[in-house]
Amino acid sequence: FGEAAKKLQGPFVPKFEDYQQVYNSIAARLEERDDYDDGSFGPVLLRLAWHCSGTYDKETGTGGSNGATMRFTPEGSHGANAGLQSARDFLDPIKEQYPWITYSDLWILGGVCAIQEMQGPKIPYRPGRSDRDVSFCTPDGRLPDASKDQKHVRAIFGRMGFDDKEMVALSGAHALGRCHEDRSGYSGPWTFSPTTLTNDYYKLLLEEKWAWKKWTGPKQFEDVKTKTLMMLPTDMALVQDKGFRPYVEKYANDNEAFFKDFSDGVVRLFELGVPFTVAEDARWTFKSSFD
Ligand code: ZEM
Repeated sequence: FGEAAKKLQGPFVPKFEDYQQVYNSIAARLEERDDYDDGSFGPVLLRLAWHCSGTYDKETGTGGSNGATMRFTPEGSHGANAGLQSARDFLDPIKEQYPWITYSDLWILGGVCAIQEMQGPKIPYRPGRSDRDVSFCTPDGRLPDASKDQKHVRAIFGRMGFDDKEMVALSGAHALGRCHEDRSGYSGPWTFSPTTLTNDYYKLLLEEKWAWKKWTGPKQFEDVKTKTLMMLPTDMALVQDKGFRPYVEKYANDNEAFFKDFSDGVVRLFELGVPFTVAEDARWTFKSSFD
């Protein structure tokens, strides 16, 4: 009888409400698991979603958020992905609870949820990513190297198809989280509120005095006043470069403009390389836990 009923119903096709439930479960787990870093897994969840997406190469169509190939050793152990196991582990119980969602849709939904729950803008979402095997792992070296300059930033993000404005807007994610010596070698947070998305990253870039940190670790900047904040060489390139700087100034002065461009940029980033069957105008916007 059960089988017959199942046949009549056809295969389970998840709808908006089902994904909203997954969103709610991630949000609840973010609230529960405050035993991490500055009290939130949010930043590292966003970093996982970004590192899935940021491998995209527009020439070959390879990489991007379709596939969740970071599950496999070659990509999971790329230097740039150090520490992201903690984000994948955080999401595993959610995957067990909702076995119908693909890892690749789940990891991106984790990024969407993290941004919204950290009081960022709404990030419209559509499902359609499928999990792919180890042969789809991207080669090492596709993600940006923080020790480099603006030429490198433009080359890496240009390969994904982004322009100057989008590069600066996406970099505002560094309002969140911190660097870990045992992961990237760098150390410290960018802002004083690393679990709330604000335009403080741009304000601090412009308003603080920055100097090379005196230490034996990789070259990074620290704020002269408190010596508790940091900037990577690639962060500092945004104020040093004539093409980037006007956008830094714009976002420092206008949080609304930052939120709008950040959301647009992240939506594009998270969809790189995905063969959607759902139209762009059918994207969903999830309710946040505090809406
Ligand atoms: Zn990051 N990022 N990133 N980034 N990133 C780190 C941490 C975080 C660069 C980079 O090398 C680093 C974007 C762009 C760029 C986040 C989101 C986004 C860390 C520290 C480094 C070294 C890792 C560690 O030690 O744990 C470079 C060079 C970038 C471009 C030039 C974009 C775009 C992002 C999202 C849209 C986030 C949220 C973190 C904080 C992670 C955490 O665990 O706290």
